Amino acid sequence: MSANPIDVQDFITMSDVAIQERIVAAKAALGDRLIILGHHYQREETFRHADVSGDSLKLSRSAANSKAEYIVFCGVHFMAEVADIVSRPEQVAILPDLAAGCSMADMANLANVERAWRELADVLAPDEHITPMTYINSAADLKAFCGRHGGIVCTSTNARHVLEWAFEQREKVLFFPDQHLGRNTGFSMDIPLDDMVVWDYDLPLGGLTPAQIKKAKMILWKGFCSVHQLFRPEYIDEFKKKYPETKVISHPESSFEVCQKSDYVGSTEYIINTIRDAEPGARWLVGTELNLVNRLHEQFKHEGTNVHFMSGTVSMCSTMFRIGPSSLLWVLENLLEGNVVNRITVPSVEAEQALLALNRMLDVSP
Ligand code: CIZ
Ligand code: SF4
Repeated sequence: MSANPIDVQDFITMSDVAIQERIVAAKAALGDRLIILGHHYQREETFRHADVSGDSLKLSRSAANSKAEYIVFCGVHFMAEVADIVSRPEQVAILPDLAAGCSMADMANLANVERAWRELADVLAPDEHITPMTYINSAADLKAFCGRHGGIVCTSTNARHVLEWAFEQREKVLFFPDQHLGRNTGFSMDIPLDDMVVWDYDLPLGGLTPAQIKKAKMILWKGFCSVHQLFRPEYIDEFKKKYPETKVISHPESSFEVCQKSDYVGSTEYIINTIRDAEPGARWLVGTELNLVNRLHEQFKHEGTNVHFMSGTVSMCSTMFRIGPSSLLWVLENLLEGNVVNRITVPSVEAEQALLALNRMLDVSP
């Protein structure tokens, strides 16, 4: 490691073109020691340098299966943690900007989840009656919590299979942090809305009565993704008045009302595959992050397919946006100098327990 890592400020005055050229050169010089992962929500100027693109789990698994020593994750913090957990010990996971978090993931933390578990113990023995289930959009210590309490992780692709498994273990599920993914998945499995209660982590006993907890099948953490809350059912109605032939497809982080009005609901991979495999020339209204929607539009417009964003307001994942080309270049040029900057390391006990919950998910996923 050289004495002084290159400062990110060194790139502030550099032109966009020069930054792009230097990323290409640094990537070539690092060769197969490096793999760059690009999440679907990543902005174009960064995304174009990705060796692999995908959702968080697909990306982490392809990195672990690669020869690369350095895994540079153009995504958000929890994704780089998953990459560190599932990769080999000699591989190094790097997040180009440490401020790239996920506001939804931050709505649940170990302190408030452990407090919920203690409070639930006043009503019923949680380790006997409740399976904790966390969305992959959560910190590694929450995945570890699920690992040591007989629980599991899910992604938006496998949430249904994982939820079935969770109910085979115990009769109730505590689902965090995204209430919408929990509710939309539970409802699609015929769990009535009345059997799903919301746990408000700012209130004692989640703002619920013991009777409500005893009756509930699912206890949904009061978390949400602000990007996906932007989508409104009225917008779908207005759009369909203008273009009645529209097919509506939404991510399950969107509200219940939006998902109910959608023809298809599924993860980013599902959205991409559904549009790709449909008859060319269709018109789509898509409820997920703007960078992905714009990319789909660009990709399929030559077939006469129209892909529209489900809002008149520009809304992107602002934390994902932080991984700009200059932070990618900063990381790569430091690697060339022998400096590892922004390494993401999950402590070993936590990683082991988190892996337990991730492996349970992989075992039950189709
Ligand atoms: O797991 C992911 O990558 C996220 C955040 C969403 C999705 O549906 O793929
Ligand atoms: Fe988190 Fe929402 Fe961004 Fe996804 S789009 S990473 S859930 S803030």
